[in-house]
This record gives sequence, structure tokens and C-alpha cells, in this order.
Amino acid sequence: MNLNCYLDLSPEVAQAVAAGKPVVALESTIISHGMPYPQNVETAFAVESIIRENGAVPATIAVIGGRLKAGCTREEIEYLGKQGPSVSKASRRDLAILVARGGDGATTVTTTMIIAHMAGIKVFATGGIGGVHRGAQTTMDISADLEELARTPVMVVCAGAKSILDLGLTLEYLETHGVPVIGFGTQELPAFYTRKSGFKVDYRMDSPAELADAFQASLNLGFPGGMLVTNPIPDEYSMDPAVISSAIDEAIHQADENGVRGKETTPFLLAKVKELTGGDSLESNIQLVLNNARLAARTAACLANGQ
Ligand code: PSU
Ligand code: MN
Repeated sequence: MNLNCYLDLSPEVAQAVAAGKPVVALESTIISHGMPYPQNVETAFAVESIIRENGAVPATIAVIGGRLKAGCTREEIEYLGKQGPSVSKASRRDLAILVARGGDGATTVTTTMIIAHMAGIKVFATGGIGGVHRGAQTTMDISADLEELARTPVMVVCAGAKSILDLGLTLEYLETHGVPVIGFGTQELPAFYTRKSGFKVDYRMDSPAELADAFQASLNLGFPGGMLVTNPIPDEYSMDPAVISSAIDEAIHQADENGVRGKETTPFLLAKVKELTGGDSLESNIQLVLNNARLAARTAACLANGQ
């Protein structure tokens, strides 16, 4: 375990990591930027419960008062959820500055991976990852999440990526940087709200034990990077591709018209898609995160048991 002087493990997470018990990291951007209050806090608690029910300890990650937290308390989760988007979205470039200034930060996939790794946590569950944006050929807008997957050994379980991104280019980038993309029970990349995207993943795996074996082999090989597990949204919560696709096109159009750039792009697009698709997309979002948390907990349990 890395005893970084800026890192605080909750007593439960510290004990679990030290004992080699399964732990699952969770991000906090999904809480403060991804969903409205109070559904964000309710979902964060429900995700923690489902991880416990599946045999692992949850570790919600965030930066609070300049401390890197691996295992937020219920009060800290409530605080992040109530503050909402006024908590700054913290990516790799922001971390040192937040620490130096004693600031608060909601961790993205990137910074959740960094802090999870510092804490000795190997598996992380979330909803969707960032990727290569449409039009990146000229804007160069590529999420730091992809770079982090190439450099930090944490397995990320997600529901694919939203087609606010260029999914084909996202897969190309991951291939170039040596990140394996695994479909859980499918050979097709899921697109968050929908089970299909039209793009193939590198590998299909069908059990948590198979995922754990693959990740253990990567660790044994001494590879620096992680692995991306893409777990399709349960059928009963998946959305009509035509509805989602027109909402995404409209969101991208509005982002262009408003000159939205940089770190604001993803939150802007996500908020617009939500606005245009209403409560249906929020319910789907909650359900897919729960589904990913369950798979991540079972995989962490297999990894911890060496199976
Ligand atoms: N995509 C989603 N939901 C999210 C995010 C992305 O479908 O909540 C969040 C995650 O925290 C992700 C971050 O790590 O946005 C990526 O932001 P950017 O594209 O600015 O790197
Ligand atoms: Mn970006």
C-alpha cells in the first residue's frame, strides 16, 4: 500500500486493503456533475450497498479540503451531492493544485484511478468513461481518461461510452495505447444507454472469474496500464437508439453554437442529453451504474481470492 501523505483511507477501506479483501472504487464526478440532487446521493448510497451485497467494500473517491479520500463518509457523499457542479471536476492536471490549495474536487475516471491505485484498490466501477470527442481531428479533445487507462493499473468497469463521443476513434486510441477492451457477455461495444454501438470490442468474457484472471495476468506481467470492461445496460432499462441519437445530435449542435470548450464540454453534453430525454435517461443511468457495481464487486472478490 502506498502511504502517500496526502491520502486518507477510511478505516474500513484501510482494513480491507491491508487484509487483501475485495474493494471497489467509485468516482465522485458522477455524484456532483452526473445526476441531480437528491437522486445523485441516493444512487451513491445504493451503489455502495450493492457492492457490499456482492462481497466487497465500497470506496467512494473524492478530494475534500485538499485530502485525497479513498472511502468517503456518508456526510462527505451528501456534501458532494448537495454542492453539485460547484465542486470542481478534477482531472490529473488539477490534482496537485487542489492538494496545494486545500480545495475540493469531484474525481473523474482519471483521478479516481490515480487515487484508487495509490490506495491499493484494483477495481473501479462507474457509468461511462470519457473518450475521443467527435471532431477531435481538429479540436484535439480527447479525454484524459484514455491516457490514464494506459498508465495506471486499475480495472474499470463501465457501460461503454456515450455516443456524444466518436466511439470508433475512442477504440483506436485505446488500441494504440495498449488498453484491452473487454465486452462482458458480448463482442460488441455497448454505448451506455444502448446495448449496441456497431463497434466490436477486442475480447468477450462471460464471468467475473475470467475478468479477474485477465487482470491478474496483466498485473503479473508488470504492465503499467489498466483494462476496460464494458458491461451492457440491462435490456429492460436500455433506451430507444433513435431517441438517444437525436438528443445527442441536438446536444452537440448546441455545444457548437455556444462555443463550449475544454473541461466544460462533457458536462454540457451530458446535461443537454439528460434535459432532452427527461427522467427515462436518469433511470437508465442509475440502473446501469448498479449493474456495473455488482459486476465489479464480484470481480474484485475473485481477484482477492486468487481465482
Ligand atoms: N461520461 C459519462 N458520464 C460521466 C462522465 C463521462 O457518460 O459522468 C464523466 C466521468 O467522470 C469521466 C469524465 O471521467 O466525465 C470525463 O470528462 P472529460 O471528457 O472532460 O475528460
Ligand atoms: Mn475534454
